[in-house]
Amino acid sequence: MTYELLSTIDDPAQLRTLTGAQLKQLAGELRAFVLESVSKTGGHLSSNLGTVELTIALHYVFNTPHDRIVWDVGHQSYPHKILTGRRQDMARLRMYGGISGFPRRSESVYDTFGTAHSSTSISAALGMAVAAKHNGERRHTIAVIGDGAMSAGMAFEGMNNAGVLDARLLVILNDNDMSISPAVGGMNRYLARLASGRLYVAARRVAERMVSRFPRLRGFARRLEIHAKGMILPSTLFEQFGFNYIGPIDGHDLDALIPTLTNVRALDGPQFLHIVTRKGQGYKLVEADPVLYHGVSKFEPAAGIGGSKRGKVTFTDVFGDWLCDMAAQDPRLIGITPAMREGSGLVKFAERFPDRYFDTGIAEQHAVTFAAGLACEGMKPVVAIYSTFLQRGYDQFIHDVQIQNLPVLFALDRAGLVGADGATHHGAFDLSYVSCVPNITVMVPADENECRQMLYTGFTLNTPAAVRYPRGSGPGVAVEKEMRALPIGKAQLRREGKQVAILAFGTLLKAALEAGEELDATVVNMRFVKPLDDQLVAQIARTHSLLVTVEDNVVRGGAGSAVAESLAARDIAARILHLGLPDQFVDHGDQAQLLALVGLNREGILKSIRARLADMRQQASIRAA
Ligand SMILES: Cc1ncc(C[n+]2csc(CCOP(=O)(O)OP(=O)(O)O)c2C)c(N)n1
Repeated sequence: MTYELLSTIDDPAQLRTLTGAQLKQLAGELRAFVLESVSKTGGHLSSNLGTVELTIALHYVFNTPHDRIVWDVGHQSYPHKILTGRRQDMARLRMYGGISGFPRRSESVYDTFGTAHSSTSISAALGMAVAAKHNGERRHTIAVIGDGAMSAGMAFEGMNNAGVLDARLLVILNDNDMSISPAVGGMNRYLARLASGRLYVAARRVAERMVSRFPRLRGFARRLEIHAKGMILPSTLFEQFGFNYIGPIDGHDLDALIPTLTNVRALDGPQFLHIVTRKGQGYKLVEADPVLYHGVSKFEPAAGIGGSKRGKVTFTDVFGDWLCDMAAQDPRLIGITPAMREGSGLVKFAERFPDRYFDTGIAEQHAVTFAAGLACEGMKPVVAIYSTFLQRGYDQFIHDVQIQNLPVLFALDRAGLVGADGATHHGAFDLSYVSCVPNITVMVPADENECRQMLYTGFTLNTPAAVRYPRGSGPGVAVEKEMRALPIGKAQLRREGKQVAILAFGTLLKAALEAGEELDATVVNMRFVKPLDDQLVAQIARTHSLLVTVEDNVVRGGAGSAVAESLAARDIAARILHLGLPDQFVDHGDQAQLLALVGLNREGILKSIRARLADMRQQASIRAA
């Protein structure tokens, strides 16, 4: 396809010179470009096909970058990236050194706020709007938030505050009736009622009836119809918050969007525009299955994503199978996901155990405390949550679960480096922030089978537990059907060697074993970060001249730190080399490439150990001299 108009737009100022007909042509080209480029690089698709017209209308009506657009989550910001000078860069989207799949302040002046975790846009935009007011700058600040993201408490915290601040804030609710999976909850039902226009239609019917009975009232009835929204919609939730509610309007109709946004631009105070869009708009295969096309790998657009081509078993699969098997054995098991049914592997569980499956919406804080409540009443909740998203529920994790020592099992998926989603999504911190809290047992499986057994072990404890596992597949160890509880706090000696001992946490055991083979080092599969196998650590420290801890968590406060603390507590002096994630945010890129970059593959581990051994030799020779 030739992109006749799109190829001339390197800056939104250029698009502001186009005619209405040209804007429509541009929308067609932009949509085709999104599809073509995402099919080549992978990335988010459904949501971006849904924001094509909105993006054009926003940059057309508003004076960006002077006016600020804050994209919530930011997974739908590809059309925005393309129209703001990054068309060519889309070829390296989410690749190492290429542009991010989310807005980033360092990438463009048009990316006003870095996002990727949801529901921050209203708060951030409000901050910007208030700052503009303080600085005496006249500008518009616009938050674009999806109906899924709107289900989070944080969005309402922002609304609650914005409604009384009289700032120039426009919140656009991009309502496509979908989160990643179908949107859930009371808010979703409410929006569906609003979007179906029932209230407006009802008023219109009153007007029609009046006209048919009393033709002379035609003028009054027309006014009634015009004011129907004004009369009835003040009762919308958003109006109650102090916003002026406008909508719902068709978010794919430029003829509706542009005049509406132009009118809204003239209004002061907090405005709320409700637009209705369709995920995957314009590409039949995506429209038919927006869940499948939410985030995609490379594919052939004409053919679509192939059928159920099964790849290697992932840790997520292992979790999903375990959850079903465990639920079949124990009627107290409850499965909880904050809006990540597919990503966390709960699709089968949801089908088989619908009464025990709970999608809380994008509401990590609520999901954790909801689990705590269930546990108080004798249920056995399993919270399936990405490592990065548990960060949202951290106070609930401590205050509601750990302090009360409630038996909630946390299945922490996407631990370690996740790859293309980048720094916002890496599970880099959980070992630090989870294991510093009293009461919890923290396990790190090195392979698929160990993952299943650890989930079982955690579930059978009557106290809080976490099993953290990475994105994707492991070393390919066959998973035993039988479930056996592992001895708590016991590591597993995998290889006996000399001088150097590598203490590996989680799936990095494989690389550690390979390095250990090369160096004839002792290698331990640590299995537990908490409680740590203090005895084994002490014994190994006494019999080796160098301990090497290996983990895909930040070194600071991580599993290796726990080893050092354990030795210090026993007053055992040891030389320790801590290998793990650095004290800086790791960018997006291929998962294996990133691991290599931070030195956590076989070669990296070998290199670091050899360098340390060389240092030690040098120091010894200095001392001897
Ligand atoms: C705090 C947090 N939890 C979960 C996610 C994962 N996530 C990314 S997009 C998405 C769905 C967003 O739905 P919506 O806001 O309606 O946008 P749409 O994709 O429908 O346009 C979810 C759950 C996230 N980004 N942040």
